[in-house]
Amino acid sequence: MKQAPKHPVRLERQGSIALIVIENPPVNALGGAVRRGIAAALSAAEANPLVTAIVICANGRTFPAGADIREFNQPAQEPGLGQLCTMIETCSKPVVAALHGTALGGGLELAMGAHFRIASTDARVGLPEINLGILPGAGGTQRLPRLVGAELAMDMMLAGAPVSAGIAAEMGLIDRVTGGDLREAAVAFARELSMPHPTAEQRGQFSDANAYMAATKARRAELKQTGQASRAALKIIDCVEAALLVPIETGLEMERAAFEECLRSPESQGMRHAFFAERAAAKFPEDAPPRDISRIGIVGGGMMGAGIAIACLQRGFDVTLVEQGESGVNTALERIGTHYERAIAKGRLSEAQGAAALTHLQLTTKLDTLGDADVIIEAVGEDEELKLRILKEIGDQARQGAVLATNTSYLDLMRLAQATGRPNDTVGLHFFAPAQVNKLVEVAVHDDADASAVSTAQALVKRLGKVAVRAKVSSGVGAGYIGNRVLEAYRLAADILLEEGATPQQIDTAMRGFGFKMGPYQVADMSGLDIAHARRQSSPRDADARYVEIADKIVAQGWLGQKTHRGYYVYPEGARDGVPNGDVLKLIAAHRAENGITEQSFTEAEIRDTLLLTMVNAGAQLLTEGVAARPGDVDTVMIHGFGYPRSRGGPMFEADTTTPALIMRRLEALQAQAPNLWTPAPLLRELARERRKFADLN
Ligand code: 3H9
Repeated sequence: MKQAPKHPVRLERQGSIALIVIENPPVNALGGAVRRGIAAALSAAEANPLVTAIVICANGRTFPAGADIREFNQPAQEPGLGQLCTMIETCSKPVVAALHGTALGGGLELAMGAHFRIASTDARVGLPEINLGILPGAGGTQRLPRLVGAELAMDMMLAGAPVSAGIAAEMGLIDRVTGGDLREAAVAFARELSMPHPTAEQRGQFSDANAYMAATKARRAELKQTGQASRAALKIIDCVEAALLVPIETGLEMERAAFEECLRSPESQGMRHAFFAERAAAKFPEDAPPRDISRIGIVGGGMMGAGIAIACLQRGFDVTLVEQGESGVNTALERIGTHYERAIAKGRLSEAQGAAALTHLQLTTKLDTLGDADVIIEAVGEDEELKLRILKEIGDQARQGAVLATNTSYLDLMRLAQATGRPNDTVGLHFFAPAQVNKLVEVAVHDDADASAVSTAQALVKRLGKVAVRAKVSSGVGAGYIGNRVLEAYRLAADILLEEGATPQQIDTAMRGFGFKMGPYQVADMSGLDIAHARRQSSPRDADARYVEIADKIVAQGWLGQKTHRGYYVYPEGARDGVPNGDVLKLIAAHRAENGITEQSFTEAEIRDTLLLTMVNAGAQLLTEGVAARPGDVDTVMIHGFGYPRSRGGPMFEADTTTPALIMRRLEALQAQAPNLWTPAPLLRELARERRKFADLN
C-alpha cells in the first residue's frame, strides 16, 4: 500500500453546501489521517454559519472501501471510526454521503452515519468484514438493521457480499441512485435538506424482535450444520439482536467488544494474511505492458475448456471454442448451455442476460478460426502427445502477437511451449476445476517467456476476476507448479500413514477436524483415482524413493471413486457421501502383511501434524527452487486450489506459529522413512540458521 497523502481530506464549498472530499488512493481506506481529516472538516463545516448541509464524497476509483486493514495490528489512533460515525450522525447539519465504486465495510458504515445516502448507478455496497474474520465494528451492526430491518441486515453481513446500488435502494439503504454526475446530484440533494434530519433512533424499519429471534435460531442451526458458525458470524447475529432490544449506545458498546475479540482471534489473523497474500501474489516482476485482449480462443470443450469459456463469457470476452467433430461441439454446447440454464433458474441471470452472453460464443471444429484470437488457451486432456500436436497446430494458426497458453498442470512446460514454434509467446495457464467458479489460476512462466506475454496472461486472469499466482518453472525441476507439488507430497504422506496403520476414514476425519471440507481420500474419490494413477505412472521416479502401491492396487480392482460408486468409500446409487469400503480396508491389511509392515496406531493430532509438516516442507522446497516467489503465494494456492482453511492463513503462515528449527527437527525424525518427502528443504535450514521466519520473506 502506498504512503497515505499528507492531507487526504479536503473541505470545499459550493455555495451553502460544504463538501468533504476524501483522497487516499488506491481505495480511500479510512486510516488515521483520513479519519482525523474528516473529523476536522466536519467540525469546520458545522461551525460555519454559511453552510446549510454537508456532502461526504471521495475522489478516485471508489468511496472508502473500508477501514485501513493494515492499521489493525497497530496501536489505535483517535478518532476511531466508530467515534467518527457517531460524530457525523450527531452533526447538527444534514450530512449526505455520495457513494461510487465499492463502498465497503467501514466505508459503508461511514455512509450509514450520514443522514442520507446517494449512490451512482454502478456503485456496489456491502459489509464484507466476515471475510476477514471480524464483524462491522463502526456501528454497522446497529445502523444497518435500523435502516433495512434485522433479517436483511443479518443476511447481508453474514454473506459479506456487496449488492448493487439499485438493490440497496430497494432495501432502504440508499435514498437516491443517480446515473448522472454524482457530486452534482449530491449537492442538489443536500440543497433540498433544510428540513430536520433523522437520528439513528428515529430511523424506521424496526423489525419485530420476536420474529427475528425465531429466524436467528434457524440461522444458527444452519450455520452449525454447514460448518460456517464462525465466531464472527455468531457475533453478528448477537449484535443485530442487540440492535432490536437495547438503545444504540449500548448496542455500539457491545459491537465494539465483539469486534475487538474477533480482531484478536487467530482466525481473523489468518484471513487477513490470506487477503494480503492474494494481493501480493498478483504482483509479478514482469512490468511490460499487457497486449490488448478481446477475443479468447479455447481448444478443448471438456469440463475444463467449457469452464474456462464460461469464465471468459461472464467477463464479456468474445470466445471461440474449438472441439473435435460435431459430437464434441454439441457436448461442449450442452455443458455451457446447462450452466446458463441453471444460472437463470436460480435467478442469478435473466433470460436476456443468458442469451446475450451466448451471442459472444462461437463453437467450431476448425482450428483455423483462431486467427483473430488475442489469447489462445489449449485445454485438451493431460496427454503429452496430444498436447504437443494441438499446440503445434495452434502455433500454425495464431496471429503474430497472440499469446498462447497451455492448461497443463504437470507436463514439461518448456517442451510444450517449443511445440508452438513461438515459445516466447507461450505460458502456462493452470485453471482449477470448476474453472467457471474457482478463483485460482497459476500462471506458469518458463525461462524464455516474453515479459509482455506473461503480463498479458496476468492481466487476463485479473479481468476474469480471478487470483493469479506466478509459478516459475524450468525444465528438469519437479513436475507440476505450486499446488500440485504440495498436493503430491500431502498425498504421499497420507499414503505412508495409511500403509503404516491409519485408515482412510481416520485421515479424512483428522483433516476435516483441521478445517478442510474434505479429507484427501474423499477428494481422491471425487476426482477419480485413475487421474492420479495416470500421473504417477507417467512421472519419472527415483528407484529409492518411497512409493506406496495401495492406490494402484485399488485402481487395479476397477474402483475409481465416485464415478464407479466404489473407491476408498462405497457410494450407494445417487449418494454423494460414502461409507467406508470394507474391501479397501482388507486390501490395505493384505498389503501390509505382504510387505511385512507392523500396523501402528496414530492419533488424529499425529496425522494432522505429519500432513501439515509435509505441506510446509514441500512449500519450502518450492521457495528454494524459486518456483514460488513468496511463502504467501504457496498459501494462496493452497487456500484457493485445495481448500486449505482460509481462517488458518495457509500452511506457510501456520508454520510461523512454531519455528523453522522445530520444524526441521521433526522432519529429521521422519526423514529416514521417506527421504524424498521428508528431507528438510534447504530454505528451512537457512531460516533455522538465521533464526528467521517465513513471514520475513513475504
Ligand atoms: C473494516 O472496514 C472494519 C470496520 O467495520 C470497523 C473498523 C473499526 N485496507 O483488491 P485490490 C489495498 S474492515 C487497506 O487489488 P481491486 C490492497 O491491499 C475492511 N488496504 O483492488 C491493494 O494494495 P496494494 C472492510 C486495502 O480493484 C490495493 O488496495 N473492507 C484495503 O481488485 C488495491 O486492492 C474490505 O474488506 C483496505 N480496506 O479491488 C474491502 N482494501 O496495491 C477490502 C484494499 O498495495 N478490499 N486495499 O497491493 C477489497 O475487497 C478490494 O480491495 C476492492 C478493490 C473491491 C475494494
